[in-house]
Amino acid sequence: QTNPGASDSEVNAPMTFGQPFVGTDSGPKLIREHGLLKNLSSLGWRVEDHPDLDFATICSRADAEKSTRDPNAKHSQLVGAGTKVLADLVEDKLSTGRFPLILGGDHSIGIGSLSGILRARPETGVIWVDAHADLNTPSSSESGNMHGMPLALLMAELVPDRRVIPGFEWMEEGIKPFLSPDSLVYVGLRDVDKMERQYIKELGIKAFTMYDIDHLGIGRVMEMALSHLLDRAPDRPLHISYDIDAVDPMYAPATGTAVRGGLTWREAHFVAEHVVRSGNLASAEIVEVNESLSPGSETVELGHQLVTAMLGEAIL
Ligand code: EXY
Ligand code: MN
Ligand code: MN
Ligand code: MN
Repeated sequence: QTNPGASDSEVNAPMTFGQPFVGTDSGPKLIREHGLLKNLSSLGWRVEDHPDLDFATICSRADAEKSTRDPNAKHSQLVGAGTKVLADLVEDKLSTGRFPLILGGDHSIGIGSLSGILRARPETGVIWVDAHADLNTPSSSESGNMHGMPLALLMAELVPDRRVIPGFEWMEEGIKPFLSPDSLVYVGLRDVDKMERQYIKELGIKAFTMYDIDHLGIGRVMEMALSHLLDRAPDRPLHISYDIDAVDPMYAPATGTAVRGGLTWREAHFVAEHVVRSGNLASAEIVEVNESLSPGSETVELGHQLVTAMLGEAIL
């Protein structure tokens, strides 16, 4: 079980510049308003609630003009400025024994969360729950949206020098954050671009798609995913990055890149609950909740439930 006795440091990262829709910046507030802090305290967590990272100010200082110029990495200066601040905060929280719970915001925040996590604990294993691989480099991306790139920016095999992306020079300063391909497991893939497929094959990244989940069942898939990460390193810390679009749009329609044929409500919960049972979970994030795309849907409620499940709430 995750140790609720510890301090959970809730980091609110309302990033919207990694994708084209407005609204992902309301994610943290909406999930908090669902009673998150009360729920976490009743689970035994000592919650430190950070006000939203002020991406508006942080990013406005970035060179917005220059930023829009790069068609292959849209708003890279803005995303870079926000993720740098997020990386520093997450690294600090982990180094001082806290459990960072990061509320997005679009999935480009993963560049910041993972940079901070890997600088503090390079041995961390990552479970990426997502309909998408988020493994595009700026040159392979067809959209130029940076929420489709976080994992590529963390892999030396794909982007060895991040200074080629304006706004990301900071990733080459100090301890360079890189994720080795065998420390990553995908769960829920069903919309993967051509180049991403090639990278996954070439790098041998472990991936459980919706086909595997239908074929083997979510229980077996999660056992295999965790044993891939833990069998040779039973004590390593784990990070779960939960993109709400991994869930079927029937249950989570309020998200920018919805894809049919996703996780059921129960499968979505099982993923969170099973990772907690490992006892290795050291940080978690939830991203891409965008209420404005389907006002009044259950998406925020589900996001809130998945967060409390990742922080240890169980059925019994
Ligand atoms: N692969 C597509 C792209 O790179 O634009 C779609 C990415 C969607 C990313 C969302 C956060 O998961
Ligand atoms: Mn994603
Ligand atoms: Mn996605
Ligand atoms: Mn609720």
